[in-house]
Amino acid sequence: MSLQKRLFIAVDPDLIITNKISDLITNLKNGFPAEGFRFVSRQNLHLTLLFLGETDVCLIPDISKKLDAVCQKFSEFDLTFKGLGAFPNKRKPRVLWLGVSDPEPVTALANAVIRSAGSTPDSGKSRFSPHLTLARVSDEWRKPSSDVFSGIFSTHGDVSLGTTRVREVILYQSVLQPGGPRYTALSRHSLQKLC
Ligand code: 3AM
Repeated sequence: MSLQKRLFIAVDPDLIITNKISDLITNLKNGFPAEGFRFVSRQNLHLTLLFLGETDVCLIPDISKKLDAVCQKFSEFDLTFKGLGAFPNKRKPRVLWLGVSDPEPVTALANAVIRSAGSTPDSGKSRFSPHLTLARVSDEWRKPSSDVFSGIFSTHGDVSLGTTRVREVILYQSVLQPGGPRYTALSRHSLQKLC
């Protein structure tokens, strides 16, 4: 049997935005009952471009090469984090996320990554929708019209966390563990510098 790793491709917010997201998560934890949420840990905050899933390790050099080629065609760009959203909807959320107000550059990059590197069975199944996951909601908390969720969206719905410069695309390995996933960067791919 060949060795496999669970992989995904992402961009990371910079340190300043990571700190602000971390503060927002602290606010959410303090203001709302925490037992219904599994918040993303600070070191795991990222914006996924493409989930590849279980991937043969022998394919990793080829994926890295493809990411280098994609990144040669894209310049660094700004990404502004703004607004709370939820999948599948705000009434019965399963995933609570932070949105972006300028989705075009990151969507163009993600679509290029999906076209180039998205050839494994799990990859590119659904349309790319830029978001940074903040928390996952447990099943018993997904009650329709829950006051908790309307409270979250009325208090933090328009949250504005500022702008990060996206400078690189990262190939991550995700190892699922009882205390939450552990992400390790396997390769980093620089976007073209702005003049
Ligand atoms: O950044 P987010 O949270 O949107 O949800 C997982 C996370 O994305 C997603 O891959 C990222 C790193 O784990 N993910 C996990 N399993 C998945 C699957 N089976 C998946 N995306 C699509 N299909």
